[in-house]
Amino acid sequence: MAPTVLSVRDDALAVLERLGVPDTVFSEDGMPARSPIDGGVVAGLRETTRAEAEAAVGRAAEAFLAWRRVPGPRRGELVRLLGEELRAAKDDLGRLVTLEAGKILSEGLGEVQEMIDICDFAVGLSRQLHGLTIATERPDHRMMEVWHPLGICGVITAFNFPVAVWSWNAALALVCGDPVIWKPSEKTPLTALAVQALAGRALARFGADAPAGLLQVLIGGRALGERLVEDERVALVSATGSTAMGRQVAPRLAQRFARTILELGGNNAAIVAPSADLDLALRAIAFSAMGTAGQRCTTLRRLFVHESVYDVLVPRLKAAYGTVRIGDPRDPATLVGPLIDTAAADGMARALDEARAIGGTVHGGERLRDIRGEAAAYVRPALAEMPEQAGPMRRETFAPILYVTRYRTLEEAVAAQNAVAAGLSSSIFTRDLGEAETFLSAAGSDCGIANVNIGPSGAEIGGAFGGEKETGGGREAGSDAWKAYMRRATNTINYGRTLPLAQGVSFDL
Ligand code: UN1
Repeated sequence: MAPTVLSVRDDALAVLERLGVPDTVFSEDGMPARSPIDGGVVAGLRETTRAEAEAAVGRAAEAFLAWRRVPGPRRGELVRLLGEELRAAKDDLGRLVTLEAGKILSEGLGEVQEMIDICDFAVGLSRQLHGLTIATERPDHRMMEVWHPLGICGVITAFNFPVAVWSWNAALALVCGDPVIWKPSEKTPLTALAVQALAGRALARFGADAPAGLLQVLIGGRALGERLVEDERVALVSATGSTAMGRQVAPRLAQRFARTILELGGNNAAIVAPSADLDLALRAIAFSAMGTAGQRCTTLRRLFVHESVYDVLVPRLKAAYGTVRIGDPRDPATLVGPLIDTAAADGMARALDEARAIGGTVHGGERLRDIRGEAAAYVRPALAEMPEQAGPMRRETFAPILYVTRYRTLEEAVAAQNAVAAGLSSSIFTRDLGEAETFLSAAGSDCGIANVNIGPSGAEIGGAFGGEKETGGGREAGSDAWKAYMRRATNTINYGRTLPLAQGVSFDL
């Protein structure tokens, strides 16, 4: 494979132009947008001012009044057009994800595919925003529930899935009748601006019944996210990020009784049982633990291996960690790109020092400065054999570290997997039906996602995505996650001539 010749900056600027991002977003001395590929600045961006953010909420409030009256299937048409724009721009947007977030091209494209998938899902959903008809105890009455649009939806996203997480929220919010204001991570504003340009094309094709202010983006730092959290007019805040961030925003949203969808930290585990297909497990573990350079919420971070297979599996894993191809994520041969920034590499080094200090044996984990110099954070993924689950193994470090321990009984392994604060994703590798079902049962994994013979990462959009405990409890994407974007009204209609009261209460005047 020939080395990639285009400079990162030129590559990114060319893609932005092809995607139709207008020059007006740039400002030489504005907020720097960087690429983790070389750590360099791609462009300065104009930040959204306080007054502009205020005006954006005002426009969204206006938009809501109009959009909520557009029929659901017609709202679905806008999302269908958005899906078409995403299909047409998949290669460029996928490349921009690679350039700005550092994930390999195949994963950049996969992220855009995830956006397309949720658009398709939402289009179908736009004709299925069903409520129930419920048996009533009163004669000549009918009881039913209807789902109505909720209001402005604020979406705060993280750098690691810079566009897909917006689309999970936006596609559903739009069909549910809600305007969306997006505050992307300050580490990935370019992909957000590109998506905004594509959404603009879909809106233009859709026509006049899409109000201005339906889809907006705020570019800048944390204060803009806080603005959405504090604003009474923002009915729902969907926030993806660290548990520390969730702890800050959740009480403030609760204070004003706003709806929340929180997707916070994960510390995902897998159990490798004696009967596991080890070839399959090896591939699944490698992808889940090293893919996206360990920077998915669903990344595999803890591995519990049965003592009977430990000495077969772990040496093979060590070999995979030693040889995995690390480098420029635009090179199709690369499997592990850079970390988002040098602070992430420092955090990884600290966690590994802690692991060693409590008796862990660390394979790999070193910083690879020769790939692109000091400003870029390439690392070799680390496999840390731990005497027990302790220290850094108990928390999420957003980097490719896989902590491994041995176990004897399934009960012990499940207890260990559940003994951390986060509860996002989990899996078991086994050919034993009893073990698989036990893991999936009420007494098994306590996570929002529990898998058998696949890793904990890489979920499809059709299922509800999210987790329990410190992961925040939110659910996004498939299943009935749409209900969070709507309000439910229960209607009781009396078509008779008398007034029977519920519970047999009499109140005769
Ligand atoms: C995230 O890491 O924020 O299940 C989302 C997965 C992806 C989404 C991850 N579909 O790994």
